[in-house]
Amino acid sequence: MVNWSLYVITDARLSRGRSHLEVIRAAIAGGATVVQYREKEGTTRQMIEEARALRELARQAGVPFIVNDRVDIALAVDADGVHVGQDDMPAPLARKLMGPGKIIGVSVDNVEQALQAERDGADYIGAGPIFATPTKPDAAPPIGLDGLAEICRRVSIPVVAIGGITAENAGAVIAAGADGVAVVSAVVAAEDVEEAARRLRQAVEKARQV
Ligand code: TZP
Ligand code: MG
Repeated sequence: MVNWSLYVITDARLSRGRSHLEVIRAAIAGGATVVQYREKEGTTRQMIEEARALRELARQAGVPFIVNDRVDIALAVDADGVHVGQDDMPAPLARKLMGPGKIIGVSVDNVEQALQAERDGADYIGAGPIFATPTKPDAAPPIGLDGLAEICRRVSIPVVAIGGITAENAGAVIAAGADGVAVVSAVVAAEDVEEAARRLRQAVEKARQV
């Protein structure tokens, strides 16, 4: 069983010049429970090298390692799973290529997509954006806490909420029914990555207690 509480996603443009490895090491130290390598620029060779290093780090920490979009890279570095969007490889094909033991995640922004992802055999969905975020300019309009709650009510696979999530609003996101929060900027762009991850994790755990 994966602990979806705090899912941290890389972004080279937001990391203040720090390497993916540095950022993810600190994020795990602060309490990240899942990490995702998300890279849209650079060569495949570079991506393989970065993903391989993160794979090792995550493995040593006992944290699942997911690759965004690139099934080939996920397979090449023996990642724990792959995360696909609505315009990426369809989940059933990702499953076929990755095999039954790997984690398949699908991004959704409405109930229909969420139900389809579930039927397609996704292990979890990433629902959002919950709030407006500059991190993904081409994202759909925010679905809000109500949109999230509806998705959470309708599917039985884990739901990880994404988009504009911070330590301040993470509690409300968990209260809406999410199994965890996925963040880019709130951790990757923070001056103190470890502390930022710790605050988010604490906010998630606190919201679960009520
Ligand atoms: N998918 C939907 S919103 C988003 C992605 C990848 C970006 C989330 O970034 P941030 O900085 O946590 O708002
Ligand atoms: Mg994608």
